[in-house]
Amino acid sequence: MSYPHQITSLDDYKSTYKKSIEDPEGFWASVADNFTWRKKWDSVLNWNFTEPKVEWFKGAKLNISENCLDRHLETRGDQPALLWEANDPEEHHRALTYKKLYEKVCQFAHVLKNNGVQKGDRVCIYMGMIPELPIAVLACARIGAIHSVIFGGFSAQSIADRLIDAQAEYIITCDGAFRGAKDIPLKSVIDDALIGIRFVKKVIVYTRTHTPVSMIKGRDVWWDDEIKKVETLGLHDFEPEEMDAEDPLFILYTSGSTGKPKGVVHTCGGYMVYTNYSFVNVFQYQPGDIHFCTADIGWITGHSYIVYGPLSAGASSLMFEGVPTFPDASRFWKIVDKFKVNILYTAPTALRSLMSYGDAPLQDSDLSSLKVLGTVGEPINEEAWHWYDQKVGKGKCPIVDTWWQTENGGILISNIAGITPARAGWATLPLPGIQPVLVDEKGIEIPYKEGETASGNLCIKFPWPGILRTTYGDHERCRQAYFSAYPGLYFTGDGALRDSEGFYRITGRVDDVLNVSGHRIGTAEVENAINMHAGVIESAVVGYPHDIKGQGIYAFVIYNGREDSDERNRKDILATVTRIIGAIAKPDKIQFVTGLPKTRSGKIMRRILRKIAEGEMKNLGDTSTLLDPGVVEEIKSGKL
Ligand code: 6R9
Repeated sequence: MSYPHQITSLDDYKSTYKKSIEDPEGFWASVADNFTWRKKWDSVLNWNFTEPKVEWFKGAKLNISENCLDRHLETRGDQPALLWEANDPEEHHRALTYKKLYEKVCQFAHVLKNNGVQKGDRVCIYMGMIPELPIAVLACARIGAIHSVIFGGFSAQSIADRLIDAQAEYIITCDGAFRGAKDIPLKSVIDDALIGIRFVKKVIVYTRTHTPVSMIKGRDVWWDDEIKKVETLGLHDFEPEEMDAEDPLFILYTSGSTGKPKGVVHTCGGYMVYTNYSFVNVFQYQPGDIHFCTADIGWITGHSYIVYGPLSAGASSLMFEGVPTFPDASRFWKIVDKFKVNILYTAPTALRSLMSYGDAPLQDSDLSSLKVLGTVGEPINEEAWHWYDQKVGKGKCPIVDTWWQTENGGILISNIAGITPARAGWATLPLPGIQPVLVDEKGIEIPYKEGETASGNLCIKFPWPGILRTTYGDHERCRQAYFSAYPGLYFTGDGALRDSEGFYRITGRVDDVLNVSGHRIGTAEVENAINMHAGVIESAVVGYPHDIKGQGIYAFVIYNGREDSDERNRKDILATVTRIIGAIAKPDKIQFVTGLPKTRSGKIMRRILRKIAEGEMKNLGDTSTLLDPGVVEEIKSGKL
């Protein structure tokens, strides 16, 4: 057996699950025993979901980068830790062994120190998908700085909001990033974000695209120059900072149903234990396997299943700079063959997009190295599931449908590859340590009874090591968002079905959060961005079913700008949303209206707008409480 806590059979799953519920502390302590701790914990778990307060392995000392790198040097030093495929298929790929990655992380840790970064400082990382991104992440972890990675698609305004919220004084970026046919000028976006921000002390810039950049004296330095200084001094090792298990490891911003994105905080000890445990179990990783997670490290999936989960397990993790359709729709399959990928973990939206090209792009690929397939980010429709199973997995690879969230750190509900049963469209069973419950609208738990099905809002009633600890700088917001709807429970924001065997099927968000191509976007965020446009009086945003993206964004807009064509006004609004949030939040449809359906107390009735956007005009439900039922008719008649 390769990993001591790897589940090996269905019976093993059942008994492990049972044990994890009966004695959570004993269970997680035995999992945690398989890591390198500078000092063991004083207590395994202290918690309440009222404040909320969750502490795992309190008093323990560790460094997660030591667990991801140093402890593998003797046994796996010459094996690939990170493999990298460039955007351009002609560019040579890179392979960093554990030794090499260790050295690079140590050197960059020196660079951070030389530039003044201290334990506890927040470091914003805004880079493309190149190995220097995980190197920067791990170097932060090594010196105890709190990283906050921002996805390369976010706008200057979004970056500024996050920098201010996190009070991040240091930034690591690139001149630019290659993504498909595009070249994104990252440093220039950072420069825009920093207009008016005075507290940023250093910007470290890695050269990737050779795009011209402006470097501000005293503030901006080149990654390569800084590394050279360290190399000249022959600094190849860097003693990892001893961190408390509950010290923050990173902040990752994610959208909620209200206001601005929240900075989800994960801590060193629990997050490490949970990402490692879920990684080796769900994917059934075996030493030597090549694991390819196609997510961007700017999202939680990349944090947990490109960087921390795989590396803490001594795995070989493949990262890809580009997009699935560049230079054509066979790219993923070529990568699978080139690296002999064993585990492929991707999003339903990518599969649906690739499906739309038919079977031709798959024809020249062998794909026989594949053993396990995974999906994440949104519900997978049956058609995409079967396509993945037949065309990619050739009917011989289990598909794991992994349900989880930024706030969870790692996978919570999923089948375990080849061990627990898979079912199209179902995330199936909770991992050991996870106690899901369904509640009805009143918040009453619907207990599981064998043979009975149920549906409700999905909550979790007991902490697991990877649960978020707080939202940065605003603990009350964390309580409000996750622990107030149903006292004593963590509320996920998702609805779910549970079948007679206790399998879960996630049906989607029940709050005002959209899931567009697997990206979480708050309707309020998009509305705020649209409302920034000078001609807009008010707007309301809802989701609607979209063939490729899963959900599309539908905006109803009251416009009173200059007289121009609707087309022109639409484009202006899209440009505004791109500027305020980023292109990922651009509405797919904009309908101009003269009024919005509101209750007498002034609340927009989104339920009605959602139905209209979905094209369900007949069944709008009760509209009698509306201030002006007439607007509904107008909106219906003007539907796009
Ligand atoms: C990991 C990640 C979380 C939201 C979540 C849910 C949706 C994720 C899913 C899924 C159905 C799955 N979601 N995985 N829905 N089946 N397997 O995606 O985190 O970006 O925070 O999104 O994504 O709605 O609440 P995050």
